[in-house]
Amino acid sequence: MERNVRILGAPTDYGANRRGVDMGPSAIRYAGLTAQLESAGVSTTDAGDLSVPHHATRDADAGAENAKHIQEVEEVCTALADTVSTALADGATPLALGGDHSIAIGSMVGSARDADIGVVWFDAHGDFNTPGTSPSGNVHGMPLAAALGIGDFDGVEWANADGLNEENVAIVGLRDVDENETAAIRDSDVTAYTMSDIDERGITEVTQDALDVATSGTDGIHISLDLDWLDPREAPGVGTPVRGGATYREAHAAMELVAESEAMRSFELVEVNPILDQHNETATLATELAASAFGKRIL
Ligand code: 4U7
Ligand code: MN
Ligand code: MN
Ligand code: MN
Repeated sequence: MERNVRILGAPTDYGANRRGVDMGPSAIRYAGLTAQLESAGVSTTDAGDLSVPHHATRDADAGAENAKHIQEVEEVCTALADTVSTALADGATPLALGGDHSIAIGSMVGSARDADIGVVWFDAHGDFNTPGTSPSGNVHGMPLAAALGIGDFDGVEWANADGLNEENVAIVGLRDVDENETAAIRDSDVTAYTMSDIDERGITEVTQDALDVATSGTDGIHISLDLDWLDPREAPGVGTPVRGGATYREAHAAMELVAESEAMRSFELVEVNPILDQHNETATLATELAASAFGKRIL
């Protein structure tokens, strides 16, 4: 059965502390996303961008200090959730382009609306803060806690992903986790693999374990790829770079295993910031990794 990928741009930076990540969808398209996906043997439809309220029309300090621009994040995520679930109902595979990582709330809510899903979260960060624990107030550091209904997010309907359970969430590549997040991740039933786990066991074994966690008893999986998962030498165009990340080959190997699992239900590429990039190389890398995740092979 041929896979049809529906590209959904979410040009927002309301969840992040610096501008520029809202240009991610343009940069990723310009880097040749459609051609890359077609080289992976999938057909594509580009649904364009969601409409995101312009900064000029919004109060610069809107939202509480501990959850900045939460109203705008809710608006964008609610629209994205509907678009993702419509794509799935039409038989397409939604590919959301961020935008900052707050959009993952919308992707997961939409993907888990009519199904039980698992999630593999490739990221340097835990994204497990809540308004009560966040040191920054930036919602892009909170999407996993939000979707799982942890802490302040308990019962917050627009943010909680119905068909997602902690037991089916795996985070891969951690190397920058806040103290409160460490405690919250340990208290949860989420499975977390640090860069040290990758050092010790290798990327294929760790990714395979993460995929097993996400696929166990679920209807399909959401893959969330924060480009800061990669080492900043490969992916300089991100808002919160952290040294010691995945290499180019490790990232492709992980995405190839995602394709082999044949379990992908929805996908997202987030945190590409073309203003901080060099010659659009981070966006280009994002398109190549997407191709691997959708099954591109050399032979
Ligand atoms: B990203 C941070 F404090 N933990 O909450 C926070 F270090 O989506 C960073 O993974 C969050 O890029 C990074 O602000 C969010 C910080
Ligand atoms: Mn992230
Ligand atoms: Mn990150
Ligand atoms: Mn970031």
